[in-house]
Amino acid sequence: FLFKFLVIGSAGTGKSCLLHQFIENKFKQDSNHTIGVEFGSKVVNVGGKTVKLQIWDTAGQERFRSVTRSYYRGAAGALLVYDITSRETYNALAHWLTDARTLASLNIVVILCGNKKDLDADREVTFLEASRFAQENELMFLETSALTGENVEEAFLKCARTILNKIDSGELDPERMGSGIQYGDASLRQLRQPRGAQAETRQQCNC
Ligand SMILES: Nc1nc2c(ncn2[C@@H]2O[C@H](COP(=O)(O)OP(=O)(O)O)[C@@H](O)[C@H]2O)c(=O)[nH]1
Ligand SMILES: [Mg+2]
Repeated sequence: FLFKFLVIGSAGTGKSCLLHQFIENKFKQDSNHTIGVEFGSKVVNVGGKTVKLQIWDTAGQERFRSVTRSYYRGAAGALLVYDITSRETYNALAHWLTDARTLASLNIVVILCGNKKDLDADREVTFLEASRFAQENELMFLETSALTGENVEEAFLKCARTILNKIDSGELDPERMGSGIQYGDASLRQLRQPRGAQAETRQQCNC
């Protein structure tokens, strides 16, 4: 499978750093916003299945409150990020969630990430109130640190695992247009493609 994932939330919450930590296993030191990664992908193993996560970062668009529709289109999952040391970023969550559900899909699987867990001394948002928000809005929830790496991989994997469970239970249909889910090249090759079409298949999935 290939899943399209988004990373959304207010500017400065650590979205680009979370993506970088997940892909590169290290903290992105230079915080130059203009050269942020826009896109990353990683192949993971979830419950014995190989899944390629194709993750989109806002690349700073959120600073202008103009994250485009094409950014959201066809996403299967999202990390909704706030900064535990900034109540302002927590207050903006409802806005981001509405955008995700209206512009991506009502079925989008969202995990709430309270990032900068390492800055506990400066905390403005408690774990308890965020978990209540998550429960009320049917979100999964973790506190993360892109700095130490704590719970970063877990956040992406938890989201991927939930999507796979929903596919297995029939709640999500990968065949539906705009589901944000594609079959990976291995299964396509075995089930559908004659030999000659392999290269093309690989190219499609190599994004
Ligand atoms: N202490 C700490 N700082 C972080 C963490 N994640 C990001 N930052 C810092 O927060 C700032 C914004 O991060 P960035 O990833 O650019 O945020 P974005 O605008 O949401 O993409 C940068 O100065 C990062 O170094 C974290 O987990 N802990
Ligand atoms: Mg960024």
